[in-house]
Amino acid sequence: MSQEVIERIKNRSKGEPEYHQAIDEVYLNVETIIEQNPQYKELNIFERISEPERTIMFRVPWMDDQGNINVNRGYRVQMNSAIGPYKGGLRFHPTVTLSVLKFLAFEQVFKNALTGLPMGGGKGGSDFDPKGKSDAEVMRFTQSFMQELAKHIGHRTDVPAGDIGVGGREIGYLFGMYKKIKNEFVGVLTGKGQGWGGSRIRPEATGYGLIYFAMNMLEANNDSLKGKKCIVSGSGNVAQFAMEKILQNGGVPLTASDSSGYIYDKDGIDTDKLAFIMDLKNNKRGRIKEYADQYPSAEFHASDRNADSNPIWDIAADCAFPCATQNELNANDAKNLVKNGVKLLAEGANMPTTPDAIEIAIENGIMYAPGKASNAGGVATSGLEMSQNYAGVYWTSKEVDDKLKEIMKNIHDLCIETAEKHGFKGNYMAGANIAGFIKVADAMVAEGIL
Ligand code: NDP
Ligand code: 2IT
Repeated sequence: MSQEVIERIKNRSKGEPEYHQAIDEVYLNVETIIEQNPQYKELNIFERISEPERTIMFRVPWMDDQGNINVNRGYRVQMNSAIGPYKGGLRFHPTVTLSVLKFLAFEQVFKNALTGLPMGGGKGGSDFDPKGKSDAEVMRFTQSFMQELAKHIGHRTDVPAGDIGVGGREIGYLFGMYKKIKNEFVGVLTGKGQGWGGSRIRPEATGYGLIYFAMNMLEANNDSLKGKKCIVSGSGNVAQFAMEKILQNGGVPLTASDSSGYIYDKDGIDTDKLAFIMDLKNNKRGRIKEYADQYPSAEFHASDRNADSNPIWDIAADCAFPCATQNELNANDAKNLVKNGVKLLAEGANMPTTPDAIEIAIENGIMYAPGKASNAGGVATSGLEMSQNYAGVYWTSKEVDDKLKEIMKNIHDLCIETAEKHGFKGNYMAGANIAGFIKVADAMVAEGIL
């Protein structure tokens, strides 16, 4: 009976491997919960929770600086609104497909539920590549994108935010265009600038929250981040603020990467070097290789798409924080983590670890935190931004940071308690999947067949 549900979902979404991967992972952990709860089964909750409530796909035409007319595809996947308005980021990257956005929206539903805030799940974006584009091109593209998206979102309906390729600049252009179209100044996007509705700490929140979560894991094992060598992948928003929080707590970030390769600084990336990365990536929009040109203690390794492992995960360290993209850490990489004695693997990115790699990590006693728990600080702080916008107030950095810390601790404890209650002691992935699922499933039961 149960596998039939999975078969039906997959048949309806052929050629969507990332989406299938995300579905399989959650189902593996919640299958017994569904078996034990006849209502979930009778009401076919899993099949309903897996199917987006609505998917919007649209043409995004835009003119480049040479006067050529280009076309990209825009999407918004409105996955589930049982516990609140759709909420989740927008990704602008050439690898964006419907499958990628459906996996992200599906993950977002459970992540948002774990935060304890009233947010449903969604995700959107485009296959537009912001790399190498001028500010004017990015503006024209985002304005065209919003011309259509504005018809489908609203501050009580669907509240997008950033993700890969969508940061403060893009949110600004998107917000401006929405305001112009609707003639309404509301919190329809999060990640806005301070002074025009943005929350303090939102830019930092995903990276900070990730490290707060990891510190909770270490503390639960009578350990701390102090002196811990850390492998971090990515060099964007999440990676930057993860490194900042690692440094603030006495840890030593050793690496950073982008799609062209990674740098390994054997002396560690200190505060000054991190400031160089932030300037390079956020202002100059440069490549991580330039770090190795600047600092002789660092080596740069170009990425090799055909390699069967990624050498960034084969560096002697204590903790690993994948903060770039999905499926960036595979089974061979997990074996290398085990070989090198890595104790903790916490995901800043969404689904960066392949299923077989997760299995290897857990079997070998690596403490593993799934992204839907450990990277939830970003969307949680988006939820705090929504609250501030609804109330028409601004909270201080300390107020927001204290709430973020508390939310990450609550998610940590909820994962541990839920895992133990359902026979998965110490398994954060099972705890996160089960706790997130039950919260949304119960709301769906209460709200009827929709
Ligand atoms: P950014 O665009 O700021 O940074 C992304 C980083 O990952 C860049 O260094 C980028 O390199 C690298 N990267 C992107 N795609 C690839 C790829 N296919 N192969 C190798 N490297 C790649 O995005 P974020 O930091 O915001 O997002 C990173 C991850 O964190 C994503 O998985 C996102 O979904 C997740 N996340 C983000 C949240 C947020 O609040 N921003 C919240 C929760 C999760 P390059 O510069 O070369 O593109
Ligand atoms: O994956 C994510 O949680 C995000 N990109 C942040 C979403 C949000 O609405 O802040």
